[in-house]
Amino acid sequence: MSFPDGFLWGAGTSAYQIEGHHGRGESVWEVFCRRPGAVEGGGDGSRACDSFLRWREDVELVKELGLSAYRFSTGWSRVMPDGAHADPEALDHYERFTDALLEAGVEPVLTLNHWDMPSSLTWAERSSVNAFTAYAQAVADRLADRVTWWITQNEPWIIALLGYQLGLHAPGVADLGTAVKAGHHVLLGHGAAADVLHAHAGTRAGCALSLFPCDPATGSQADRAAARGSDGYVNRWYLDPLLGDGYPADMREHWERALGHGLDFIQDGDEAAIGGRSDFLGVNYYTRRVMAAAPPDPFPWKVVGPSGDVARTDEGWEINPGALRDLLAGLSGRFPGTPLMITENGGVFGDTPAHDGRVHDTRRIAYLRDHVAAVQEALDAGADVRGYLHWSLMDNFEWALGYRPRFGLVHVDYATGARTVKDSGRYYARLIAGGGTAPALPRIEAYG
Ligand code: IFM
Repeated sequence: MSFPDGFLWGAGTSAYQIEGHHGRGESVWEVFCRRPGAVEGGGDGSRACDSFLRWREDVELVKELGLSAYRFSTGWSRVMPDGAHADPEALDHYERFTDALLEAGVEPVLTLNHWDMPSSLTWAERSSVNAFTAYAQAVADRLADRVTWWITQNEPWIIALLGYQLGLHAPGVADLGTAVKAGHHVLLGHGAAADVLHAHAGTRAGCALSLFPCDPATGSQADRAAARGSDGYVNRWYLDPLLGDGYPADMREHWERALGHGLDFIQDGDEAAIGGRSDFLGVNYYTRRVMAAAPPDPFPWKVVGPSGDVARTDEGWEINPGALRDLLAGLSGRFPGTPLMITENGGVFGDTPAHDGRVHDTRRIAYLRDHVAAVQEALDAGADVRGYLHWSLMDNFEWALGYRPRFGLVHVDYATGARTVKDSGRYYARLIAGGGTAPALPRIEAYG
C-alpha cells in the first residue's frame, strides 16, 4: 500500500477527556457530571489523564509512536472561563503545547469546540454563536500563525442529539425542538469561526462530522425510505449546509412536521453564513446504522441493526471497514474539491496490562489494519483523503460512559496516571514508519 506524500498519520484527544481540572472555568460538563446517575460510575473529568500537567509526557508518546499529526482541543472553558474573556495563561499553555508538537515535527490539528462549553453558555441560544466567535478569535490570535489545520466544531449531530434531544450529555436538555435549534447554532458557529480563521493566511478550517452510513434492513421500498430519512437526520442535515447546498428540503419538511411549526430560527442569510467555508471535511467514522420503517412518531424510521453475528467492539458497535471505504468514496464523489480528513476512527477494546506488563490488544490491531486498508481502497477509488487520525491516543473519559470504555493506543492507569503503549500503538508506529504498509503480524486475523 502507498499513501500520498504528506498524508497525515495521527491520533486525537480532547481537552475535557484528558486534561483534568487544574484551574479551568466551569464547563457544561462539570455541571452535568454532578447530576446523580448522569455518568456511569459517577466519574467526571476533574482528573482524567492529568494531561494538563503531564502534557510533556503526551508529546513524548506522540513522538514514540512516530505520529505526523496530533489532534487536540483547546479547552473552551479554560480559555474563556466566564464565556466572554480570554485567560492569557490558558493560551500560554496551549502555545507551549503547540510549540512542543511543532518542534517534534508533528502537525497540530486543533479543535475549538470539543464539547466543554463554559457553563454560562448554551447552544440553545443564538448568542452562543457570538461567544464562540470571540473564543475562536482569542485562540486564532495566539495560534493561527503556527497551526494550519483547525476543526471548528466536533460532531454537531452528537451535540444536538445527546446534549439537547435526549439529555444524555451536557447540558442534559431533552427537547426535540431545542435540539434542532441548537444544531443550527452549532453550524452557525462553524461558519463564524471559519471566517475568523480565514483572516489568518494559511489556515484550513473544517468541521468534524460523526457520519453513520445508513443501510436499509431489507430491499423494501419502506426500508429504503427509512434509510434515506435516517441519512437525512444524521448526515445530510449537517453535510449539505456545510458544503454549500443548504439544508435538505426533505428534512426541513420532516422537522416542520415533527415539531408542528416552521424553523424560524433559521434566518435569512444563515445558510450562506454556514456554507462555502470548509477547506476540508472532518470525518469521524465508527460504525453504520441499519434502518427499518417505523410509525412516524417522531421519526418514521428505527435502527434495527446490524443484528446477528457480525464483528463488534466491546461496546457492541459493528466493525465495518468497508462502510468507511464507501463513505469516503461517496463523499469525494458528491463533494469534489473538498478534501477529507479522518478525524476520528477507533473502537472500544477493553484489554488491560497482562502479566508481562504489556497490553495485547490484538483486536484493535486488526481494527486499525482493516480501517487503514479501507482508506487505501478509498484513495484508489479516487477519494481525496489527507489524513487518518485514530481515536484515541490514550484511554480517557468517555463522557456519560465514564472511564469504562477504553479507546486508546496507549493504556492509562487512572489511579497513577501511568501511560503504557499498547501493542496497537507499537503496531501503528510500524505501520506509519512503513508509509501505511501494514506490518505482517501473527494472531490478528480475527476480532476474537
Ligand atoms: O470519545 C468520543 C469523542 O469525544 C467524540 N467522538 C466519539 C468518541 C468515542 O465515542
